[in-house]
Amino acid sequence: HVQDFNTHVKQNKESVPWFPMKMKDIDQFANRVLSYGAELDSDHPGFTDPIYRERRKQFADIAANYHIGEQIPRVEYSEQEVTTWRTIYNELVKLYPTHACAEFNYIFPLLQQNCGYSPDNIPQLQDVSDFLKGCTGFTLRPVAGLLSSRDFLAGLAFRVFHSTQYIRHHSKPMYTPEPDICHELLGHAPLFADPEFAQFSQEIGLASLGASDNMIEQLATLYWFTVEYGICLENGSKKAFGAGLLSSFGELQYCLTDEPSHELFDPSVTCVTKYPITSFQPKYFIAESFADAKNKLMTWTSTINRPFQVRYNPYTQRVEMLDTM
Ligand code: HBI
Ligand code: FE
Repeated sequence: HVQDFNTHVKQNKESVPWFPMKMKDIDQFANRVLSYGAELDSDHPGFTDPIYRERRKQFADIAANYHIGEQIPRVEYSEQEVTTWRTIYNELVKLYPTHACAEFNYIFPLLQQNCGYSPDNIPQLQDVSDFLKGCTGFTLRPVAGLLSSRDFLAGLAFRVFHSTQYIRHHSKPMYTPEPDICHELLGHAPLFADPEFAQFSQEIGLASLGASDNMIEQLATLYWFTVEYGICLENGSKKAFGAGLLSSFGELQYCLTDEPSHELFDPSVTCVTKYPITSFQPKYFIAESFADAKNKLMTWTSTINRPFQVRYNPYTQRVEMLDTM
């Protein structure tokens, strides 16, 4: 039977961490960012640039004032911002045909045709969100910076992807210490249009709801080695599907060489593997397909010890609890 979360907690007297039960609940945490533009770290390329800091504040304000369901405000990007985008875009599109997975290469031209992807234009989040919604139900929500793993993964349970809207500092177009719109729209957005990939992502999100801190860390690690740095096999050759690879000219080439090690994706091993966050990955995990990765993930998550199961009801946009105590 399905019951209300609060009732559940009272009945079981357990300390299950709060989690969103309905789409609107996401507005309660989407602004709990760990870091954002107005408070750039001293090693950030934009730290000493007052114009960049002011610009970041404009994006932070858009995210802060946004509510789920509203249109995402359109942004007019400056010529300098478009130049940064163009530099990255032109380098990456040269590599996609040989280095990106088939699903990505199928979707990318659709984004060019429908969402304004081009060297001379930074696409609008609302246009990309509308496109994804029509493909898999995924939508984008603007966010000012990094969310905690718990909050970020909870969004995925609702097929909501938190996306930054600002672009990295123009002084270092091939480097960013944090997600930016190039990473989101070139790396992440395309595959959320793929049904299997969308479901894989949502399953990580659903497994995270009400999970322990330790489990959140394991799920964030699985997310890292798949959604961010995943590689898959196509007719025996390795292709990239992780967003951190598809948005990095350097690592996209490196990841398919023999320099790093490659291991088959196995959730129980992958989820406890350590990884560096500021250098190229020394190790990648290979998925046989999105469907296979999803099946392995679901087999693994079914062993998670939670006093309830959750499922997402897309008609009501609510998470339903199935008590298994
Ligand atoms: N927050 N805004 C934002 N974007 C991300 O891509 C992101 C995040 N928080 C955590 C995170 N990614 C992952 O590294 C995992 O911890 C889930
Ligand atoms: Fe990312």
